[in-house]
Amino acid sequence: MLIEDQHPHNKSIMVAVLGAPNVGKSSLINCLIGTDLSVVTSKPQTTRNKFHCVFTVDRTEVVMVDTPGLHKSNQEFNKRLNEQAREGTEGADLNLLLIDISRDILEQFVDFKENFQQELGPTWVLFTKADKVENSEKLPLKEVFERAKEIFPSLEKYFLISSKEGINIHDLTGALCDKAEPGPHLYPNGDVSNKNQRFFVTEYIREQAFELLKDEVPYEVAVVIDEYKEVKGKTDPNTFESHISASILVNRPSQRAIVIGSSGSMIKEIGIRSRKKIEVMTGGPVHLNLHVKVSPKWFSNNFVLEEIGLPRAKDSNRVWRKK
Ligand SMILES: Nc1nc2c(ncn2[C@@H]2O[C@H](COP(=O)(O)OP(=O)(O)OP(=O)(O)O)[C@@H](O)[C@H]2O)c(=O)[nH]1
Ligand SMILES: [Mg+2]
Repeated sequence: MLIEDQHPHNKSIMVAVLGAPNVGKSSLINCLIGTDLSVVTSKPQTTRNKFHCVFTVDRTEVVMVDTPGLHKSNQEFNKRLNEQAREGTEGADLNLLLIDISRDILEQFVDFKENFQQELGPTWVLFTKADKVENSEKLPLKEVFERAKEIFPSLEKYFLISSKEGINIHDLTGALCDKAEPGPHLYPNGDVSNKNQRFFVTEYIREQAFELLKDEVPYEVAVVIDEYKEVKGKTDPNTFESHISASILVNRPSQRAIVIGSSGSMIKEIGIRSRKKIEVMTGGPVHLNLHVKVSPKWFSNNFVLEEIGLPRAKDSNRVWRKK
């Protein structure tokens, strides 16, 4: 749609969602947009790429930018995750800095300052997981917020929220819409993300691997698409089926055995669970074929990192290349 064809009362805002791993960034986005678009697991470092998730309220478009949790690390892979988070703020009109109130609150501000390493634009603080702490409304959040403003002078206001229980989500949505400026929509044709279905297929497979696998294995797993075809339905040519082959990359042969599981039970379960979610997204039947491949040290291999959407960071190490 051409900009001049857009409604003259359109408003838009781009909001970067930032914070440490596991504070509830993706959960908040899903709660705001009303679907489980972004992957959520109980383990930290679930989100690996920055991407847009869009919702509209009347004539106002809100583009939320999900980002990986910022954390300290000298590993090449983690440096690239952090860079995704920093880049997620580029072009944003507002940042939401999420702080989990069930953890040390001030420490999260101090750590964020250390890991963000650049100027922070206009920002609202969201104190998350209000449902997890008894009498959370009685916490001295105003005092904490004033102290946090000494660290980040660009903090404007704060909310106490729970994505799980929907606490203050309505107020937050209203405030975001009020903050939006008149202007054209970035996604006037109703797209809900700047990432395509292939991306979300890899995310939904990795989400199940993350939830089902233990110890270091989830962190040493990546998913790449080998083949993605949409074919006309056999019985009704007006419908279509998705035929997808994907590889789950692991670092070591022993991890391959774990991901396959005894008599293939683990890979089967990952496949069944992720297929259900992919079918909801595509709206048609999905044939999902999963393989497990050993790709030693894929997390420091530039080609694999590029393929999974993690280009070099400003502070990237010299990277290992497969000969
Ligand atoms: N009790 C409670 N749990 C929550 C809430 N929001 C998120 N969680 C849980 O916190 C965990 C992490 O949630 P995510 O949304 O994946 O967190 P994230 O900040 O996106 O994490 P990364 O992508 O790893 O940086 C999950 O187990 C969520 O179910 C909340 O409001 N209340
Ligand atoms: Mg996340």
